[in-house]
Amino acid sequence: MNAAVSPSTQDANAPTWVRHARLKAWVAEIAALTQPDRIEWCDGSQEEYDRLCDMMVKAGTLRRLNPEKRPNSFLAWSDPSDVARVEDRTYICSENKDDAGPTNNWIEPAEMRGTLNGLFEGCMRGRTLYVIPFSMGPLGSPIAHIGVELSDSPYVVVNMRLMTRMGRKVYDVLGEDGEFVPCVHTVGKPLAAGEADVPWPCNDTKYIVHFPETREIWSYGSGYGGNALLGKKCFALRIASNMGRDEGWLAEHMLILGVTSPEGRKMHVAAAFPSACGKTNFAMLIPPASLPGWKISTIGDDIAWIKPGQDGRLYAINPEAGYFGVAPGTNEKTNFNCMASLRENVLFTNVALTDDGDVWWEGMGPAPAHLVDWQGKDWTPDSGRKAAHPNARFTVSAEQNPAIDEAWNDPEGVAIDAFIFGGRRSSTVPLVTEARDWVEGVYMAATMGSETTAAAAGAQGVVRRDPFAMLPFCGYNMSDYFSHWLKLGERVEAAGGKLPSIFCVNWFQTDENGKFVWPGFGENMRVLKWMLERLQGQAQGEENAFGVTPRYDDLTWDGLDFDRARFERITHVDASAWRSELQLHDALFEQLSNRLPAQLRDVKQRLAQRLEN
Ligand code: SAT
Ligand code: MN
Repeated sequence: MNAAVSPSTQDANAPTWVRHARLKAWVAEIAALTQPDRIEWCDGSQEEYDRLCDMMVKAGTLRRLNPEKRPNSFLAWSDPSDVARVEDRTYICSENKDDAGPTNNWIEPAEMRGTLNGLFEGCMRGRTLYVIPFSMGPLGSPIAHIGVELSDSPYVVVNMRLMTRMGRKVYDVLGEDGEFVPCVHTVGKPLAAGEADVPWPCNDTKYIVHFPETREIWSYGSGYGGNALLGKKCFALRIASNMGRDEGWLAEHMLILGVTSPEGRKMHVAAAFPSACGKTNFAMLIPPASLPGWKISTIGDDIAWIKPGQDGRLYAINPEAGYFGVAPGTNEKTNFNCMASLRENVLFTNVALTDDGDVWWEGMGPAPAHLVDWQGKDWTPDSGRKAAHPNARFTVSAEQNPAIDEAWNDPEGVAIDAFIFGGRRSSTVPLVTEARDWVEGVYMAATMGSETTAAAAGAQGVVRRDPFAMLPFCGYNMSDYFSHWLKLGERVEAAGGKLPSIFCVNWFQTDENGKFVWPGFGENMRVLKWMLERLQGQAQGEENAFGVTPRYDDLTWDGLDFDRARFERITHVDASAWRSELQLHDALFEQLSNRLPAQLRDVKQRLAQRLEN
């Protein structure tokens, strides 16, 4: 079960273009454990993708959508028990429990290896083991890293081809002895001789396991999303955050976008939001017509890898090559670019099927009179159920985004000018605040939170802290993660480099009727414009206890009817609300007290004093 393998094992019938002996021996070792019927070395070709999709159509895993409506696209319906990431089954198995920290599930590595050995023994019987080589980031980029996923799911293979740079060219970068992160995945449903398969095999027992010291990922029992596409949250966030801590860089749950002014000045922004805060919409924002000449382009929609460059700036790449986005709620008004990305070559999972062989989900537009829902049942608008699962997804190549940034594939990455942290708060947190310095910015990000929506379990209006939007994705102790951010800042400043500015935003303040005060969506461009002008020393703002906030006249209001009173309402800092807020920060710091950096407590102290003055 160790990443290190004996060189005497055979080569698992690898093709001649795989020259990496350690990799071949590892595949042979996992095959000996999991006992698949056959091994298929994926080359990432279109032929392979088409063949696997055809095979899954025959098996009932995929439906081919109407080629006239949605060319070259497919729909999968998962098992109803396998519809999302399973955070309570996700483990960080570091040698020392404190290195995983209080926000991660932990089991002693030796014990977990024993459990996994039992579960994985013979788990691929009757199935094919696919060897999936992938690069997170442009091939050969100094910021990129390589992984190899072994999976018994052809659905995983085709998704990984859209979500990563996958295939034969990865072996050219790996050569004979390159580094890779080993990722082992099984749906956990071996087939007895002659046993018929089901359309979506999976297992009620699930384990999503990370060994940070040996940089390994083991995933058992689920075929869905981040549980199974191991390049995404498992590698690009949980394992990569460990690599970043050790090597002096950042693996973040952030979108990356370019903002270009009418004069052609460009800045790059990386932004972190918890789920249900419109992250995909922000990544693909279309500026209002009343701000002519401004342009937004997408570099990434979910994850950023950020490394200090020679010139003392921070350079970011999107390690992914595709979008695995939530479909419900997406439409041509809320996100035109996203809908335009989905016209062809898409894999949909758990959306509804229309009678003419296309897809539909809640929030896409008027409901058709009849559908087949995500569980394969007849559906009509009065059937009282959702037609698409709320976590239904599309998988699509980033190349199909009409607003893709010309540098999205640049191996050097883009220089980040600003970080944005946002949550969903009905009160208290202003529309936008610029941190006075790096440490205060880290404090803002560490204490960010989101209110539970009516849809989520629990009472409405309860604030859940989600530091840096990384709570489920930080692969080590969250307090150490704060320290890592602080140290990185110190190091860049000591070397005379230029740190990005840090902003905190909240689009979601509501009025006494519970309606959003700020129009959001494309109008968020006005806030981005202020940020860009701040970076260039052109825009003004007003200092409050928390940081620097624009006054009404600091924003551009052409084409938007938004009065001073409403602006005041969503930007003023209410001292009594902030006193209670700081008490909630105390609760978070209490939970993380073990290794919490003293600087964050100091910032809190200063904020409290400022409020009293
Ligand atoms: O399923 S994913 O982890 O890819 C997406 C998500 O749940 O955030
Ligand atoms: Mn995400």
